[in-house]
Amino acid sequence: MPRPTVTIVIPIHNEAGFLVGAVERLTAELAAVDADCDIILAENGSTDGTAGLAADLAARRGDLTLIRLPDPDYGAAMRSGFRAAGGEWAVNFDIDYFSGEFLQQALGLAAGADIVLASKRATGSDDRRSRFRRMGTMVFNRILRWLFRSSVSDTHGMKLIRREVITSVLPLVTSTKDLLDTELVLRAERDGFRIAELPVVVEEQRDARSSYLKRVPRTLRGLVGIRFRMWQEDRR
Ligand SMILES: Nc1nc2c(ncn2[C@@H]2O[C@H](COP(=O)(O)OP(=O)(O)O)[C@@H](O)[C@H]2O)c(=O)[nH]1
Ligand SMILES: [Mg+2]
Repeated sequence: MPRPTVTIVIPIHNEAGFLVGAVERLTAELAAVDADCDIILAENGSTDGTAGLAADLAARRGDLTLIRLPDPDYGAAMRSGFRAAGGEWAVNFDIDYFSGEFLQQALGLAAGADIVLASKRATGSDDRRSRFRRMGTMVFNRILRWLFRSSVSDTHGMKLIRREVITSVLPLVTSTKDLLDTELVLRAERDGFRIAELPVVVEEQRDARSSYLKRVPRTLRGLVGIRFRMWQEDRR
């Protein structure tokens, strides 16, 4: 059997102190995965040396590409990375949260799934983040279940996505920032793509940098917006 091809998409922003070591650790983990992998670093808006370091990596390595956009936006970076991904599968990782083991296990489910989510909330998961963050993930998921009748347990984090899902669903996704991947999963679920989940151990490799509280109003507004757009589409 030919090995599957997988493009790893990693949004990066102000990661100068962390990037090179993390890419080395990722490369070592990928060596143990039974797939042909390439890496896309999607950078935008960094004000430290991240872009220069990422450009050096891309110049040295044939399997690593850098995409640069002007303004800081996690979702916009992810979107451009997914669009550029050439593999049969794309997987989204953070530079401080990735797992070759997850990728290997997810590929093992690939015959019966179009998306495999690393769920921080599935039975068997071990979420070692702060209680506050765990609560945030739980409340967010409750809202998705209520507002979208979604049956997935976690939309945000590592996920393996079949290229056909990206081609078919991503053009309709209008969310940016940290809601892009959630909207992609909700739309894929609505459109009948098969979604599987794998439990994971979540241990952040450094302290969280973004303010959770600041995200809340933006996230709620964003979810209501997605709900209305999807309702309108369903009524057509
Ligand atoms: N391209 C891009 N990447 C971002 C942005 N904000 C965060 N990231 C990346 O997204 C990933 C998760 O960021 P992190 O700060 O660890 O988020 P947290 O764990 O949710 O607090 C890392 O790879 C970051 O470099 C952004 O504005 N643009
Ligand atoms: Mg993080």
